[in-house]
Amino acid sequence: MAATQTTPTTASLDEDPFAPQVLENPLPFQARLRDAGAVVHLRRHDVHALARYEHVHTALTDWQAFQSAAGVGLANFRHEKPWRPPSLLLEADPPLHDAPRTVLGAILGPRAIRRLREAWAQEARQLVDRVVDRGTEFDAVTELAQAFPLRVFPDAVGLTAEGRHHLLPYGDHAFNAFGPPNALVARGAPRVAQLSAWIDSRCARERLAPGGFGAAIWAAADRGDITEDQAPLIVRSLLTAGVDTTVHALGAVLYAFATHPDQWRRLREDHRLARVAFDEAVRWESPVQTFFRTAVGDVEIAGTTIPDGGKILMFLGAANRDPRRWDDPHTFDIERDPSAHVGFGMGIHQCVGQHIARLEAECLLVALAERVERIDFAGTPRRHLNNTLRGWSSLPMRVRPA
Ligand code: OVM
Repeated sequence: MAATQTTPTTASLDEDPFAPQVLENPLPFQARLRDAGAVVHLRRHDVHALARYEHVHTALTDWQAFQSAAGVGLANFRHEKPWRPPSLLLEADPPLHDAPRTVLGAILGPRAIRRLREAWAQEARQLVDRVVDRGTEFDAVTELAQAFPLRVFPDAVGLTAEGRHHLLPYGDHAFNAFGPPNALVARGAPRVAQLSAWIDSRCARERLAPGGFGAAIWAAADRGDITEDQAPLIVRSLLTAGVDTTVHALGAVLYAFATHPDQWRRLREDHRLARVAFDEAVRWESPVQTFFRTAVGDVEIAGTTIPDGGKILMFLGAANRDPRRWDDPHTFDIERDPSAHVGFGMGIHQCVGQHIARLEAECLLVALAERVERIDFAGTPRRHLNNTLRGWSSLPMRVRPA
């Protein structure tokens, strides 16, 4: 008897991952995606989605087959003009990616940033003292998650004081722009020219204070490690990816502790858990939810062939909650080992600023743990919608002093 030949078919869904209802709560959609198959064709955007940890990990680490230079959003730079000159880090492949990455990796590496710890810890204590001593309800998004990165990061870059309020809206738009041209992108569009002009003007050598990350990037150009043309674009990466990401990651960890008082008690008992708690919050909430890649040649994944030039949508957030990889994936547990999460990506493009993010989080969490016995909600949290980022626009809180 001849074996029945089944035609291999790829799962297919009509839902739009960037629709407001999905962005509001992406978890049910992510579960459907993971369960539909290893590769799922999304008809709305004609892209192939990966939502299981194993396959997201493969796409992130195989940079030869899954390129970044054609853009890591829905737009395909092989055919479409990018909204701004491509990033030399995010939107580049080896060999062009290598020198910028090596230079920035050294400037933002664990050893290089140790000098910042004491001052940042002090700033965090001041900020926490302010909200605790006031004794009233406060919004943890504006007063902690935004206030802390805005206080320490632009100074560390060497940015002048003027115009810093442009940083958050610029970053928010850049992350929206990875998605389809929907209402979120349209809402940002009227300000793009002005925001971009400000950001680009801040990347010039003479605008960056001595001693900062920006000056260090220009020093690398003087040494010939990168060219003078590359330096301003590498500074631009810091200003694009360095603020909104950490704001939403801090919002995630604050929300996690407000909803898990037992976990807050554990952190209070042992402040050394602050770092792993932050990574667990990044796994649990995945502030950066998605990135795209582009197939180089016909690429086969789990029996599905993605044609050359096809866009692949990687669901970092879904991979970080894949029950095939994690025990109790929906549980925020600061005693698990979350270190293999893909919230910072994986492979050659893994977040170059992750040590900065961890240092900011550690300073803020330890300052809070020193002074706060309990974190409670004083109102209903509100989501901030973005095509790529998952975060909060408001976290009304009150704290009980220790
Ligand atoms: C960049 C960059 C890097 C990571 C994320 C990102 C807007 C941008 O190099 O400009 O999101």
